[in-house]
Amino acid sequence: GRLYVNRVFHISAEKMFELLFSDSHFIRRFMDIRKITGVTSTPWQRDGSGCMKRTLNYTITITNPLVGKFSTATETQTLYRDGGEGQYYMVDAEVYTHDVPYHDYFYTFNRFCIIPNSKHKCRLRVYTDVKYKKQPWGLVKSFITKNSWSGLEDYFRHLEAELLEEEAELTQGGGDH
Ligand code: YK8
Repeated sequence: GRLYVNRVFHISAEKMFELLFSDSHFIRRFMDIRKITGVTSTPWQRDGSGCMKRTLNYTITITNPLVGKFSTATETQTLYRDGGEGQYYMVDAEVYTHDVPYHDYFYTFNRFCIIPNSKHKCRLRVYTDVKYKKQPWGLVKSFITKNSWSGLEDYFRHLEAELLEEEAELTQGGGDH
């Protein structure tokens, strides 16, 4: 896999989790810019094994000329956390893009770690991997992997840039952070 984001933000871990994993103003705006539409989400719910999970469905807009312009997607997020203040958050997300070529062969695994650095700072790490459900022919596999990496890199670079803007707004905004 690859590490796409690894940076300290002047944003508390709680706030970072809220920005990325609730129906926040920030993530709504980000999805708007990325032309991710029709977003539906289940609430965070405890599953049989005691983990908090939620499922999102949406339609993504694709800029890769090899692929159709849109695809529906399903993202299942699992939150791992010991609880209590000063704790890290770890969210694993499995993303299935249903309408791209070879969609039945692969999915994307994203791991978000939000680690408190101090009361008002956290480190965000995003690790991603392209996973295979069945083994395609070698050339096809490298084709899928290459095209997935470029799309993922673009997405997470943009997310990092928007988070930096949010950080600037939050730290300028009167110091009540
Ligand atoms: C989520 C991974 C692959 C896919 C795309 C498909 C290539 C098809 C390969 C053919 C377009 C928001 C991506 C990048 C679309 C966007 C997905 C996003 C960024 C040519 C063989 C959507 C995170 C996420 C996960 C997987 C990404 C897709 O929150 O290349």
